[in-house]
Amino acid sequence: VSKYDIVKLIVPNFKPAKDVGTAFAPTNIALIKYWGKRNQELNLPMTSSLSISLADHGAHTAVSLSDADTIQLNGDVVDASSAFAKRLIQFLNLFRGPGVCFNIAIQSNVPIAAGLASSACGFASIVKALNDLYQWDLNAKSLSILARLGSGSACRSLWDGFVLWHAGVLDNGMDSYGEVLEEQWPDLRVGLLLIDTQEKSIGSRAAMQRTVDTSILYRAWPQKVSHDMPLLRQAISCKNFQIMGEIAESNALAMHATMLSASPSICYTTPETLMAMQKIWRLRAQGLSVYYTQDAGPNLKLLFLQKDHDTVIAEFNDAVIINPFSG
Ligand code: 2P0
Repeated sequence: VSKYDIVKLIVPNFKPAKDVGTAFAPTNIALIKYWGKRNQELNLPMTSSLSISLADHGAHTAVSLSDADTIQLNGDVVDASSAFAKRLIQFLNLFRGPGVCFNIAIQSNVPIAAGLASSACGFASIVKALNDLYQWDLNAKSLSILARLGSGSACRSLWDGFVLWHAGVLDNGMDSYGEVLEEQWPDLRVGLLLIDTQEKSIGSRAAMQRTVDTSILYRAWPQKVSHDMPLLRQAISCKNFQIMGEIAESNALAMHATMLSASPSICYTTPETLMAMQKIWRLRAQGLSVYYTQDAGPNLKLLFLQKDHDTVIAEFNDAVIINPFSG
């Protein structure tokens, strides 16, 4: 099954219905991580995952018809020979008739390639902008499947709030998509602790595959997710912040343990990351209810409740605080 086969199943036509399609998609942070694929062509995951979207932190995208493919990122033209442009053009090839070229303008307020899920909101916003350009009128589930073809985690960026990505079992992935959870948690806060926003040494896609292929600990990962998922769902539905924080932190640590045991080993954690972790653990021992999660990069995302906002800010004064349910 190819990406083209899936697009054919979902998309009704390639007849642009207007000059420009626009859309916004939020970025998302996984509380239970997506780590490992059962199908690399279709970005089908080994396990389900669960994320929280970051409200107005994400990507605005405008797609218009053009004489040649051009890409702008935050106002700058992207070199067509760059890896980023090639990946985007390949994705756009799925969605055009003969002779059609696009201009894509992406405005992102998320640090690119810093483990802050810039590809998630990028691909989700492109799919939504194409849906607008072609006036397909697809539902969010279909858009989620299309976004997954660009980047796995993008299938969780079609909604605000908590999103569950069902792993699915089908070979064609038609049962592997995001679903928004009905629970709202207005007191929940996410703090972005930007430790290092430089481009990382190994991308998450390659890191994920190397882990699946070589890590002795990876075989425990599906078990870890099966253990964590019902507990996190329960914690969300009864708003038990302590359990949510413990599960999210433990899930991230387990993911990084699978990477450390890959060959060659993958370590996104820097001395600065470790110092921040130890500070969080120290604060927690002193009674402050703050937890973290970490993705494929050195930065941490703090999890805490509104009542502790001032204390958290006093300890981490450069953290960017996000209210995921502010919309
Ligand atoms: C996640 N990450 O659940 C996990 C946790 C990074 C760590 O999804 O190959 O860019 O495009 O499907 O989505 C980052 O990997 O990988 C990611 P592809 P993606 O957020």
